[in-house]
Amino acid sequence: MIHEKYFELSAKQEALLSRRNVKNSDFYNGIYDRYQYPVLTREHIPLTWRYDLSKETNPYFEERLGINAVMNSGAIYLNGKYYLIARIEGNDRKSFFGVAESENGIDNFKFWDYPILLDDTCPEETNVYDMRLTQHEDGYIYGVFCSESKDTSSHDLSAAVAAAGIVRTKDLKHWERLDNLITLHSPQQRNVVLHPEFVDGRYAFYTRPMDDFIDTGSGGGIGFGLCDSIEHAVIDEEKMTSIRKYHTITEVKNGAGAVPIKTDKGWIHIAHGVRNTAAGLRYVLYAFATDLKDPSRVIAEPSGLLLCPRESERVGDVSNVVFSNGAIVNDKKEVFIYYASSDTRMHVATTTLDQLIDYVFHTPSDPGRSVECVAQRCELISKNLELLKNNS
Ligand code: M1P
Repeated sequence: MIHEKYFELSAKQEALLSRRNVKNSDFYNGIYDRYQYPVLTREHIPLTWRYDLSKETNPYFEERLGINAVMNSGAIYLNGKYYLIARIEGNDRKSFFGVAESENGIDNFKFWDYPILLDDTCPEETNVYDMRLTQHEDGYIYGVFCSESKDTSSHDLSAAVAAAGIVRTKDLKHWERLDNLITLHSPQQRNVVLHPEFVDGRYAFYTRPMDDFIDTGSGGGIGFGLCDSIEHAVIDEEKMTSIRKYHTITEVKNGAGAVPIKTDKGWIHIAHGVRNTAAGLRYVLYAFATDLKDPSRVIAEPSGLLLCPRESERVGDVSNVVFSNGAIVNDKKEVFIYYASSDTRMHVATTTLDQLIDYVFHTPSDPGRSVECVAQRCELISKNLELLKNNS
């Protein structure tokens, strides 16, 4: 017999899942719109994933397998629908992936009946998270994610090794696990993204070389490498694309985010930058563009951050963080930037391709020093004052 509490919680969840999302009218920057409600939270996870519904075996209707957070989601637009491959973190701290589907990309995301059960090909792998979905020109959809294992060579209980796991699918239902990416000159990798097109006839990855699980160490930023085989992907040489810089939003680390978006002017990247503060690390989103023919070459670098945590987004399991690993461009050239706040829940910001191109190619770049930044601002002010004077 099904516990009566199930029907009460189910009705409450249905109200949440069918709630319309609305643009946040308090926010304006001309670049994108923010929304009032998150698109995914732990409350969106089906009750069947968390509770034993039977009154006989669960008389108090206790949550048996709780969910702690829903965050960093890969995104893809297929046959007119919007799909997020969410990172779902259980109360047991293990993350896994689940597919949530929406008709419009801003609300009513519903998880499919089951999470994704990956092939168990890596016995040492303890955790998986942050999948980037690439619709590749070879015909497959690839998922590249962080595959984390305990570092058995260290006496530190927390020591871990991060590598890039690779899966592929054609329908988001059947997933084939391939070998983890090997980067011959970087001991660890996180935030790896597969480029959607072949480059010089080879598969191309954006990497994030790291010396250690947390610290990037000597890793200078977002790398780029080519490999011949996707089934056994090995990158010999990594060159840098967007590099970390002193006293910028990427000073401590940065990493690729969404799969780059192809435009007439170049590939647009939405990545994350990290800097240190007295209150700990602060993660923000930033954007840059790379050359259409050589997607490792940065051709535009707007100054500073594109999106940062605001209001309630600032607080969560890891506060003061926004993180994106998925964006969608639909048939109408509308852009949906999916981002998680504070490693806790998922949001969307919307814009158009034209607005994003304008932002990336017409926002001035960071001159690097306060005095030059003020001069840059004064130039804008004097142009505006002149315009206002002529208008009066
Ligand atoms: O906690 C913030 C983020 O930290 C990591 O990102 P990075 O490797 O750039 O430090 C990731 O674990 C990410 O999942 C997390 O959101």
